[in-house]
Amino acid sequence: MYGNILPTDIALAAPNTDPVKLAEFDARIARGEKIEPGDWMPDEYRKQLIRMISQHAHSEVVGMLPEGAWITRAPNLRQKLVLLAKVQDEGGHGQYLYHAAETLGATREEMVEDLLTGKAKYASVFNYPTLTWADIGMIGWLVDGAAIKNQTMLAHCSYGPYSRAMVRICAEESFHNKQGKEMVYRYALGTPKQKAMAQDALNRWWWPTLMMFGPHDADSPNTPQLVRWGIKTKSNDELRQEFVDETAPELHAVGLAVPDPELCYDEAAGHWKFGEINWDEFWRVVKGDGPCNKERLATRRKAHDDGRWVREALAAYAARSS
Ligand code: FAQ
Repeated sequence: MYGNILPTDIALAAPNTDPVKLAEFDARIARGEKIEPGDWMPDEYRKQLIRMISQHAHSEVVGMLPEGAWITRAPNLRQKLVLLAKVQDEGGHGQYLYHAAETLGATREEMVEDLLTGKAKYASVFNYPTLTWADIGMIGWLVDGAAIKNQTMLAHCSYGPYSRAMVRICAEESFHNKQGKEMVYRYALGTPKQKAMAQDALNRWWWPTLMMFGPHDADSPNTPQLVRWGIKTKSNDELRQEFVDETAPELHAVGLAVPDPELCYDEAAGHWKFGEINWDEFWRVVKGDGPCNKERLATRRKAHDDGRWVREALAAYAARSS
């Protein structure tokens, strides 16, 4: 997994298990210091970050596809421009994140290979189809909203390059989220046909969005270690609950019904209670058997093949110039 662009002072040949260094590292985390690329870090910290950041990068890049499918069918020029800018932003987020993972020693080629061969994971939500134009607004509201919840937390994470990438990404995702809300408000408060489109989009995107936060804490093997090292500062369930608490009343306010008969406000707890997620469906999608998994990977593979000549030309140019 580690490539050939390691900062020179990172020695990966021997396992990083020195107890003194480990204690110093833990103390730095406890003091809230940022860990930077050339700093000593345990192998497992590096491995967890490469896993998470590369999955995150893949999610941004695959996340371009469901919405990208609507660029040519946008209802007017303004909407087309807004959508084009948004999809382009997601591609940029993928670039920042691949760079952040490269600072840990992962190579771009290995990460992309892992995505294209189906070895690497990416966010399950992007394996669902965008069936109507209202899906574009609903993705901005729900999917970007959930991503911001998670990424605002990650902006405080202990690894410097990841946390700094998150600050910029969150600013851009907030814009996407507002654009999505604006669209859904218009449809929800528009003609009966528009309202029905918004409701249908909500019915299809609500549960996949809740799944984005990952399995319940009790079934999340990575959380304890990520929390210990200040990579995650909130758990999957905590973030999911915060999202439901904020989003359910906003959806109700525009007259949309959340597709969950168990959803209700619990006065005593001060939270919205919600029904159980279909975890069988979640794991099926994560393991590659969702509605669009095959299509998404086939599209990425084709893009990769089509871009081969550009990579080869750049490599030849670099070789000639050096
Ligand atoms: N989908 O132990 P945990 C976006 C996997 S960006 C697929 O709880 P962890 C922008 C997990 O990897 C959205 N797989 O894992 C946008 C692990 O497998 P592994 C992406 C999932 O890391 C918006 C296993 O299950 N955001 O939306 C999912 O502690 C609009 C056990 O799970 C990020 O990637 C899932 N939903 O917590 C673009 C943020 N959930 O690797 C276009 C960074 C879990 O051990 C349009 N990542 N798994 O084999 C994270 O915050 C965390 O990695 C979690 C998972 C919260 C995703």
